[in-house]
Amino acid sequence: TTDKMAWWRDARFGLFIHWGVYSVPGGEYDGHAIGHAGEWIMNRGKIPVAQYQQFAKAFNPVKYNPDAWVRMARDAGMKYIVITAKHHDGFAMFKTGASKWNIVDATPYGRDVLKPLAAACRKYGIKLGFYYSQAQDWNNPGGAAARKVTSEGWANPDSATIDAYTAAHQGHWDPAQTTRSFADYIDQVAVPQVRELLTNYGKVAVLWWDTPVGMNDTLAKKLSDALALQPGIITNDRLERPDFPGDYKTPEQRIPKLNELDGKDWETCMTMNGTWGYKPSDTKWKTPETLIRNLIDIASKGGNYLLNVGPTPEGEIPPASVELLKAMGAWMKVNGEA
Ligand code: FUL
Repeated sequence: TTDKMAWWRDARFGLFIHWGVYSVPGGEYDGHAIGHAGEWIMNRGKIPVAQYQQFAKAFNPVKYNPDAWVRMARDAGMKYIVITAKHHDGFAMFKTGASKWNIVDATPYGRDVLKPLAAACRKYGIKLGFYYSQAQDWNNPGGAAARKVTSEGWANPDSATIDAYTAAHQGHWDPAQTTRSFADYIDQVAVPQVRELLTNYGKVAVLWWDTPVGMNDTLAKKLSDALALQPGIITNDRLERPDFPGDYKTPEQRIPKLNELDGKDWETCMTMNGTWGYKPSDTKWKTPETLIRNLIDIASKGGNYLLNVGPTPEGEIPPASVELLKAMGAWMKVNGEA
C-alpha cells in the first residue's frame, strides 16, 4: 500500500553496511588476492567450509560502536540503515538457534551485534533494515551457491578439479555444502532466522532479500509469510523473480536514466570503492563530488540512495568512508532538507 512507503519515499538517503566474517580475509586467501568483491571471497576462492570457518576465530569487533555508527549516518543526512544480518557466507551476525554458524557461538566476541545497533537506531530515530541472503548460503548445508566456476586473480593449483566439481554440483565446491536439501535449508535455517530477526529486534523497517538463486514460489511464500511478524515492513524485489516483486526495485551500482523509470519505487545501492565487504587493497574511492552528484541525480528522479560501508573485523568503518560521509553531511547541512 501507499502508506507504508511514506517514510521511505521521504528518506532519500540510507546507509548500507556489509559486515561479516569475510572482512577477516579482506580479499586475500592463502597469500593470493582473490578477485571480485570482498564478501564473495569464499565463493571466488573456492575456500572449503572448514577452512573458511577458521576466519570466524579472528572476528572480534572490540572497537564496534553502534552509537557512533548511527550518529555518523544521521549526520550525513541518512534516514535509514540496512545491515547484513546474513550474507552469502551464511554467517549470522545475531544470536540464532537455527545454526551454530553465528557471531555468538563461533567468534571470540560472542555477542549479537544487531541488538545494540537496533537500540542506537531507536535512540536517534533512524529506521533499521536487515539484509538477509535467503537463498545463497555457502556454509549452512543445503544453501544455494551461484554457479561461478572461476576464481579470478588466483591460479588455484586444484582449480581444474574444483571447477569440475563446482560445475557438477550446482555451484557448490565442498561436499559439506550439500548434505541437506535446499528446501530443508529454507525450512530449518532461513525461515527460522528470518522469524528471529523479525521478533527479537523491535521494529524492523526493511527486509532486504538478495540473489534468489534456486528460489521458487513455494519457498518464497514461506519467507514472505514470516513478514507478518512486522506489520508495515517493506521489502525489496530480490526474494523471488518474477512473482515476488516486493515494494521497490534495486538497481545495483547504477542510477537509472529518466526513460527507464516506470513509476515503481526504486533504490540505487552503491559502493564507495569497488567492494561491499571490507577489502583494504581496494583504494579506488569515489570523490565526495561524485557521491553528492549521485544523491542529487537519484533524489531528482524520485529514488533512494543506499550507500555502502564495509567495516573491519575490529568493528571500524574505514576512515576513507567516514570522511566521505562527513563531506556529504556538510553538503546536506547547507542544501538538504531537515
Ligand atoms: C549483490 C550481492 O551478491 C553482493 O555481494 C552485494 O550484497 C550486493 C548489494 O548485492 O547481489
